[in-house]
Amino acid sequence: MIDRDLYPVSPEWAARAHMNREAYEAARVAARETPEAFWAEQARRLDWITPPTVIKDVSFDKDDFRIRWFADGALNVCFNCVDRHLPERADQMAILWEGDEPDQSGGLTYVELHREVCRMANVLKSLGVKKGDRVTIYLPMIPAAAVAMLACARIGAIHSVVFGGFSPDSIAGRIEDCGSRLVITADEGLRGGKRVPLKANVDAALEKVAVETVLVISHTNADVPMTGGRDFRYGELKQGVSDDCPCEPMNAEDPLFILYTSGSTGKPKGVLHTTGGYLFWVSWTHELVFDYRPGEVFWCTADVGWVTGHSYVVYGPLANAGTTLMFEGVPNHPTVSRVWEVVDKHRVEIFYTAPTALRALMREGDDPVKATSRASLRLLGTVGEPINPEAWRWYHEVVGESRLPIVDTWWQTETGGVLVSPLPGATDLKPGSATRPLPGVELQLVDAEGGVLEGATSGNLVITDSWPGQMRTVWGDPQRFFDTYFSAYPGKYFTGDGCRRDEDGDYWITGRVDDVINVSGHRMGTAEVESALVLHPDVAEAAVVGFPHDIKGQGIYAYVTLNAGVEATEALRADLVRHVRAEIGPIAAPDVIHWAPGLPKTRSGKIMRRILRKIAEGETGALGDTSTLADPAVVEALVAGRG
Ligand code: 6R9
Repeated sequence: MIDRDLYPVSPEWAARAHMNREAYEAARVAARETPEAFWAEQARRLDWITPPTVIKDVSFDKDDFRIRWFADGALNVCFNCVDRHLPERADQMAILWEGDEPDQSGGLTYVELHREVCRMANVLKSLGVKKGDRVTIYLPMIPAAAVAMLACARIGAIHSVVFGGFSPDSIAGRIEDCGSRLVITADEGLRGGKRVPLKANVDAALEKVAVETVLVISHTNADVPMTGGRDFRYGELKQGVSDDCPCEPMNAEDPLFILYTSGSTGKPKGVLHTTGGYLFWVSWTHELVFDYRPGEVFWCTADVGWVTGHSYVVYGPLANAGTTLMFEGVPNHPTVSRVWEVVDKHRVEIFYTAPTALRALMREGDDPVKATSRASLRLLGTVGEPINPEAWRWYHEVVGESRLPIVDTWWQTETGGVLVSPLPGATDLKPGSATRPLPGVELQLVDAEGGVLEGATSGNLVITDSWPGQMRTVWGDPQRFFDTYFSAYPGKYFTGDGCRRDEDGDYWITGRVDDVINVSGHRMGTAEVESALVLHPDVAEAAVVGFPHDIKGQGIYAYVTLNAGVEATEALRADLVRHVRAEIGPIAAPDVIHWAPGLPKTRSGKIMRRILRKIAEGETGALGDTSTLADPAVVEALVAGRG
């Protein structure tokens, strides 16, 4: 069956948009047939110190592997995001800030942002931070987070932002992996009326790994302990530096940041993005996908600790002379109307969020939405996970009053920015489909053996050529980069996602095909949760799978085998959940813990996750082929033990 639920591009959108259907088709052809000329022309949107002449230098082949874009160009990201807007837009708001409580708001104009960034950059320099050094940032959603990122970019330091919801152990692992010299944190964050003990978490992390310096920003003014010689109050150091700091000229391929993301195996990978290609990609996609005009109020609800926050809270909007809104709070505090009240208060024009947030709000009914005006909105977007058509329609009809296009944007930490999405002036919308690849993005669907699938079909999503925003390597482990993404299907980038293509050629992402689960739009490796569980002294073995969850999209289902003699009690269950929260962070907390007398394994000892997934989904009648099981009784016991 073809899904004929179609929302065509309106004539007004086709007329006003940066890219209409004809322009989109022409750009696709140009990007494919004359990539050098096409990207050289597009890249002129950035302000280059030395414009690039070498545009695309890429090979996905094992023996000749390289990904380089604009490789002889020089530029500075901070200059592009701040300084170049000063002549025309010094007094325009660059960052609008909405705090946890409705009476807390503020922000920075471009001239203020410039001053703040220069000060922070000079403080970093005074603490010995140099080009190429790594700086870990562990901050709440406050303007200082963007200032810290931009200050690093200004002096050529590589930032590694760690999401404020991650635990001390997770912070320590990330600091150690990239060898940060310095951590920038705040006393506390605030979320939904609760205090987040950021500095205390950093202190706990630094019991496991050392850094030279901790820079502490006062946010709640909590009285946090300071370690002499190591910890410094930013507010004090800031007084002693100049508000003028030159931008370091950077090669296009110099690293900009590292961001850790979960994979199917091992510890999180440090995804490395570089200066020219990344900035170009987020700027270009932000303009095209959201049909963005300088000065429009853009609200992406993601935390800066995730790639969506990097690309569409900070770098994309600021590169495009935008006004970006940072929200420290949560959607249901103090009421479930908060999101829409913030839209009205700041006259938000473009709103970009995750399906999980929409599903949670949808559950509260239409009244909290209808109590607000939302008249300022002109475009809606989603990201992070597939959106179910029901949530899409609610977003369209209730939030958007059937007048606003919705862009369902598919991309990954690894891709830097959006790769597949409708363009509001060019693409007819289908609820649940990310529709078409952007110009320059060459998708294929392949079967497990790598055979290319044509026409309307389903398969594994691969990308056959590079795009400027592609990640360049895994920090410190280029072999892992190649093995993870380029070895399954030689010569192609494997996304890890399954996908369907319909008769019209539109793409429908179906979800991960590897052992990564998508919890509330956040990636979590099952292996990470398993490692955390087996660290508990009472746990012998654990296997974790995803299962469908009404709000989160996927929930975390953990099968746990206890050590001999340990009793499976409710108290132990609660303790295991607490333990995982402490090891990784609240987002990794299992939704279900299933006491397993044993785990289903093949005769060679491999856990049969397929069976565990089926049991978690409640499909115990359709377990498929179980003939390779070492001990079929294990499965019977698990089915019987499902609560
Ligand atoms: C940007 C971001 C990437 C994974 C990706 C896919 C899922 C993201 C999606 C989507 C369906 C969309 N995903 N956007 N699935 N439709 N519009 O989320 O990056 O955290 O690295 O996650 O998220 O499974 O592979 P990241």
